[in-house]
Amino acid sequence: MRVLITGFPPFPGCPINPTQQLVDAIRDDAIAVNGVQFVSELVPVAYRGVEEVFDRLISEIQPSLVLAFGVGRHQSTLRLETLGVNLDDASIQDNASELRQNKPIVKDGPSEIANRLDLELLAKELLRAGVPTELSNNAGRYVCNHLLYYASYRQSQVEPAYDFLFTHVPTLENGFDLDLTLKGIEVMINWHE
Ligand code: PCA
Repeated sequence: MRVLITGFPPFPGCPINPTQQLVDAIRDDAIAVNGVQFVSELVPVAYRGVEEVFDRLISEIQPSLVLAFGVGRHQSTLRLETLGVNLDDASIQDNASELRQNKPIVKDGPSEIANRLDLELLAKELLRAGVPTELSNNAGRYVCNHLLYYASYRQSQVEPAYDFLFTHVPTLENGFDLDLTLKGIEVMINWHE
């Protein structure tokens, strides 16, 4: 099975993005799971660009599972995001200098899209494996929520279908080691299979 892992580069106010390091580590074969081919890619912190790159990756790679990661400051656990909201609304610009306030992501799209996976069960598995984890129903209104909503929206349109999960990870300063996120990915994949 092919698994696409995505992370983001730094953005205004966040000079080091641990999800970029995550992407690099997986490219360097930091994890291996039998029968799984990992493809690890950065996606831009840009409302428009992230859609283009996501669509291209899905059609080129045709993954059966996409695990998307972004940094969430002010948190100390992995946060499995259960809900994408059809709204861009942030006080900072994206990396393409675009400021979006009160703007829908998909015109006439549903106001919210819930994740299709049983994330309560997955959270229990992660906790059992010693990976601090919470569920979250608020991924913000910046580019992470944009990717979460857009990828969830595209799920019903793209063939072959993919499963999708968005996870916010803490900053490294918050004492959350990269190895914990890597362990989390192994748990996610074994659970999904
Ligand atoms: N975190 C931001 C965007 C990129 C990232 O890693 C967010 O939470 O929206």
